[in-house]
Amino acid sequence: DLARRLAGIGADFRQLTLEYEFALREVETKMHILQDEFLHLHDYNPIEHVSTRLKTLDSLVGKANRRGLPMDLGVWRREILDIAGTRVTCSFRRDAYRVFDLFTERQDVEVVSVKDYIAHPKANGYSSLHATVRVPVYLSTGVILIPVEVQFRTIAMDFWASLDHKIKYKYDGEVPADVVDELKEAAQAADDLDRRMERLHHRVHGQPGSPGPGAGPTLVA
Ligand code: 0O2
Repeated sequence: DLARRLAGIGADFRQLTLEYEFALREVETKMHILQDEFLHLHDYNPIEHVSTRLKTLDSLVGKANRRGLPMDLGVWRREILDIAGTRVTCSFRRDAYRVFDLFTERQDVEVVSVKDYIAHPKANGYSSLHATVRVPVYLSTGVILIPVEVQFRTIAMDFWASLDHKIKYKYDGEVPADVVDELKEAAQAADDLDRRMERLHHRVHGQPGSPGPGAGPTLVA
């Protein structure tokens, strides 16, 4: 039955993929403009790199099943807001917040929700600043708003998250307790490194230090 339902959504899924890909291109362009302007104005580049990804059909089906959603693209469009994802890796925590502010203040970016896992890391140690936004995509048939999840993080947070991801994949979600503990310690070490590097950078370049807890962006429910 699932195979039949999925075969039926083939053409619609190609349309969805195209629209979400356009949204990713829009977000990537906005980030690069922001980066180049920042470099021009402040002679400083706050972004290390920007990457994008679209969820595969497999992973969408998995997410829909986990959330008890029907195999219906219309429902997925409404309910699954991270089909398109952009990751912005910055040198320092402060840069992640700065780039977040500049990006979310844009007129053509509508903020849907924010999760600040930098100020409040997850129990496993995961740390990043997430913004779910909607961006306009201009098609020949009209303008549509497409949701994109944008993750802002430091190089150290990114390093940790990619190892965490590989470990979860290797153990198929059943990660041994000692590995979980070690990952938590590694997250603490990554956080310490971020703070030290930022202090050092501040000493050398006279940049203000990282924001303290609670000094992040205004949270949107
Ligand atoms: P991928 O590989 O990016 O496709 P949900 O999206 O429903 O699972 P929620 O609360 O809506 O959960 O989203 P949340 O917590 O903001 O996390 C969404 C994304 O953040 C994940 O997407 C990951 O990219 C990243 N993330 C969150 N927690 C962790 C974590 O513990 N470790 C790592 N490595 N990444 C994390 P996906 O779709 O799960 O993965």
